[in-house]
Amino acid sequence: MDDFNAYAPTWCPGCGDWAIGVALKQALTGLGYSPSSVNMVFDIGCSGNMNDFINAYAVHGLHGRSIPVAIGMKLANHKMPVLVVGGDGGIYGEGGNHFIHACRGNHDITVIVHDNEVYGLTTGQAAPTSSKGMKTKSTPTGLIESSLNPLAIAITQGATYVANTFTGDIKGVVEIIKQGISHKGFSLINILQPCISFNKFNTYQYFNEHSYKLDEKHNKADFNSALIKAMEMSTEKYPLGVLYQVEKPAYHEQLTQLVAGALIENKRYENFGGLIKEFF
Ligand SMILES: Cc1ncc(C[n+]2csc(CCOP(=O)(O)OP(=O)(O)O)c2C)c(N)n1
Ligand SMILES: [Mg+2]
Repeated sequence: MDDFNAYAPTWCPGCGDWAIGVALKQALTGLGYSPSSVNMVFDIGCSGNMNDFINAYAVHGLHGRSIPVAIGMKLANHKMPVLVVGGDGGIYGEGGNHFIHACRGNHDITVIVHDNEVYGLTTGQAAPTSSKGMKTKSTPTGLIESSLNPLAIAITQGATYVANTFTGDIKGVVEIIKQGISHKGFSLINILQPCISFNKFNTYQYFNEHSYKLDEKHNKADFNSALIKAMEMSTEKYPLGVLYQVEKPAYHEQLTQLVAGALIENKRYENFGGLIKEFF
């Protein structure tokens, strides 16, 4: 198999995951990548189940732990692009700490988040991006906490590419993913994605009515302008497009150990299999 197609997805008909799966394959193909020229780490959830639906060098992380696995992959072979695919629960909840610290390091990975505003696979509990007051299985009288703003966190903590997009616009998602992969440094791509089975609040209609596209007047290189746009997400007005993009050295570029080449090319690690055997 030399294309990205693998097993047929088992997602619910109408789920936004389908659009993200198609868009990701189109973006990778459009950039000229093959399944053996890109590394991916999938989180746990309906989003993470994409692991089985895409043919690529891919592994499942534990729930919330896909970002540190991806950082390790990048440091082992910084010559290959590394992508993370996960849900709002895994990336912003269980993995929230990893998310923040990956931004700080400007690690050169692309994090694609299916933001359906619930824990989808476990049938609809409240997630970090769920709206305050939302009634779910885990919050029957309404969510007490206010929703987390991943765009503002990423911008303020050091991410250098921060975009928000929506599965109602597949072409837009393809373009944003292509740009995110091509960007050097930490890229967050938050994708608004209806969960038609377990989130009856954030529907296609809801996202259409509450989102708008950033126009060319938006200066994505300006930190303050980007942050003002990002904060709109906390008022349930979703700007779509690239909010922030700046060029800064990525983490791996500042490691003197990697100047001579990728770690996997280092002769010292040729007998890595033997080393592993010593410990097992
Ligand atoms: C540490 C940990 N906590 C909880 C779970 C149970 N669990 C598996 S999938 C899931 C929900 C995933 O939600 P999200 O990350 O938003 O992905 P989605 O299914 O919505 O795409 C949960 C809570 C787990 N596997 N591991
Ligand atoms: Mg989710």
